[in-house]
Amino acid sequence: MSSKILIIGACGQIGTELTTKLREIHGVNNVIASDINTRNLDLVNSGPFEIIDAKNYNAIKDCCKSNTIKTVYLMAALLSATGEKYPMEAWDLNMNSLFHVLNLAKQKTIDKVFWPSSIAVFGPTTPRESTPQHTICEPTTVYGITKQVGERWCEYYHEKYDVDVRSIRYPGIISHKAMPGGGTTDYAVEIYHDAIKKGNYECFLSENTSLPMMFMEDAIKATTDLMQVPSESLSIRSSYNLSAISFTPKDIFESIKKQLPEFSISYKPDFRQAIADSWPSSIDDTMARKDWNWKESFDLETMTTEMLTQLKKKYNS
Ligand code: AKB
Repeated sequence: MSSKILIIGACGQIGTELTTKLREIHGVNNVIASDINTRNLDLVNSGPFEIIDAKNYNAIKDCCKSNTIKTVYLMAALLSATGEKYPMEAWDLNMNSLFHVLNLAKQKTIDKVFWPSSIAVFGPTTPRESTPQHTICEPTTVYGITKQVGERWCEYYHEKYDVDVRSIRYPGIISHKAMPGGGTTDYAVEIYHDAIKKGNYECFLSENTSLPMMFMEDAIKATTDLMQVPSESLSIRSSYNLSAISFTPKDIFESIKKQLPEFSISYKPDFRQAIADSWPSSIDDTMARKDWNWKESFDLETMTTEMLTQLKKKYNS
């Protein structure tokens, strides 16, 4: 029997496209998608799917054992904005799901783990420009705290128990398939939808808030590349800094306006402004470039073209 892959949280923004890519690489039947519900029917109907609550250790273990799963991608999490509304739920989901998967790897039920971290591990005391891999991490959001602590545990399980866990500090991810949910960087997806649907957008961050961002195709490539690199090449077992583009709401607005001249924007910062202000504006990802040849393909303009092309098709069909 061949070894298989399990994606936990497969119906989310990244999980949806990661599932498609992993099925292209490894074959549809070798990749089991799972989520707490069947909210994304296209994904549910696209191959093997199981309902799994990421907080339920036995459900994950039983699925891994009965399907000879050897690699788990743990994509379920409560993000930064939702985490501030439900701090204990964020801690519970983000930490317990990680322990479940790390412990299955420690017991050698599975061989390899991918776990996403985030730029949210950084905080107001971190250098904001070109944030280094190793630097001050004093996050001020619950989500950031879970990711920072999670990174420490990943490194610990690797050092003490030889667990092959790999991780990326994702920036904000922009995509046109599944919507993001509950993040501070979500504006950079919403803006494209509203540009096509309404011709205007009310942004919840102020116009000059610069944040690190990345187009989904690049994020998926980074993830699948990292998971294919020989273990010896990896020098970071907490989580890799990863960077592609940094822009402000004003930059993305201007990029869209070049293609949709009537598009307008207004700014109404809310509680997410303070979260954004605590994060870096750009990231130094030298280690990822050196260890596994990371290189992005999309800049702001090519991303805007792709987003608008795909969303026009979606809303016109
Ligand atoms: C969020 O905004 O919470 C996420 C993230 C940067 O991890 N997109």
